[in-house]
Amino acid sequence: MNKPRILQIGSLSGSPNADQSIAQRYEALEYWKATEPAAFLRDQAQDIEVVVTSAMTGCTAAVIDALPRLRAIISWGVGYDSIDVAHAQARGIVVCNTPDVLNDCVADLAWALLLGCARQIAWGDRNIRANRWAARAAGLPLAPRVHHKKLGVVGLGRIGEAIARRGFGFDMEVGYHNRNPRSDVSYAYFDSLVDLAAWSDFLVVATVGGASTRHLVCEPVLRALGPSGIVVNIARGTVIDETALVRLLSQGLVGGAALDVFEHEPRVPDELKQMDNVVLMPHVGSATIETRLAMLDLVLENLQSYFATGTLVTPIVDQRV
Ligand code: 8YV
Repeated sequence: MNKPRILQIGSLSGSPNADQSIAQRYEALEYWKATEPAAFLRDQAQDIEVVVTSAMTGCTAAVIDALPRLRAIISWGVGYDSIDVAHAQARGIVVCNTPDVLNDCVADLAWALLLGCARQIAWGDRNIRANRWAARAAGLPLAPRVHHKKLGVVGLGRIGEAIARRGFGFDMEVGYHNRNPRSDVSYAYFDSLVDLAAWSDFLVVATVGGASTRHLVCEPVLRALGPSGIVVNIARGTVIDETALVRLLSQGLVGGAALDVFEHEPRVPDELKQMDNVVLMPHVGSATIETRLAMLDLVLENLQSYFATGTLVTPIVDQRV
């Protein structure tokens, strides 16, 4: 029997054997290998009903418009700021992501970053490796304690909630800022992000990315967080005004930053690399064996569901991650 044809925008190499698993079940056109992408779509993809992509490779309006029979976009990853969802939905194309399965791993990384930055783990590690044990006595400033402090979560969606829940294990007070307050949680709601930042010792960013949240964490928010506050970002680099963050960190007006995402990935400002009160990771929130397998499984489930019933298992219906 012929395998159903799909168009794959990019490799899903972030999950073990993902491309092979897809190729076993589908005839996958490998868009990312095309030397002339527009001609490739015109000559080989006019019958394509399903696109598979990822949070990283996305799907533009131009690609959507080049595929007259497109019905579904299936994406690996929870973030969908790289996909023109509004354009797709306006054409009646359903879009799905891989929500929930990565909540706990992304929340774990947010906490690893928070603890790592507050307790200066990377700084200590760098000094030991450089045989500068004595620097510990000479230069290591005392760290702020983490437990019993105030945790502010920007965006109390699925991932934000998993981050907030972990705060209880550290006996923390938890507050959050969202578009709307939630009636199903007991955390303190701040309708002003500046007020949340002023209240917080640790401000963790867990919102959706894209135009609606661009530079939500702007200079006034960072100034309100202040010289003893630490900002953690596991969402999208665009949510923080990175230029303002670098400037305020270098002036000592923000206490520290722990970042898994950056405004212009893979570019990371050189100034950040020089700062001991900053911890940097290369966008790996979901990158554990179990979670990456679960993300692939959900992509395969969505594909299977589309070809069996014409519907998707995890369509994007609201603005949360
Ligand atoms: C990344 C993510 O895709 O799911 C998302 O939205 O950002 C992550 O899963 C992954 O870390 C590769 O960059």
